[in-house]
Amino acid sequence: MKEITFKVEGMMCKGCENRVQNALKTIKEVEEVVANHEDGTVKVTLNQDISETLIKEKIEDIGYDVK
Ligand SMILES: [Cu+2]
Repeated sequence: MKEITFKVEGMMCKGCENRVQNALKTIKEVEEVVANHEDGTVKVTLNQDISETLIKEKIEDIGYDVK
């Protein structure tokens, strides 16, 4: 298991957290996602190593900025 924390801009509420979590859960290597709009973080646990770029793109696809 590998855990990566991303800094994400644009999440304003619980709904945004859910959108990000649901989008990332469609990636099969993603075991768990915890998004927090208050501190602007998204913690991703991977069950297999994949490119961070893939995760960033997925977050950006739904309209949030990854720093
Ligand atoms: Cu929101």
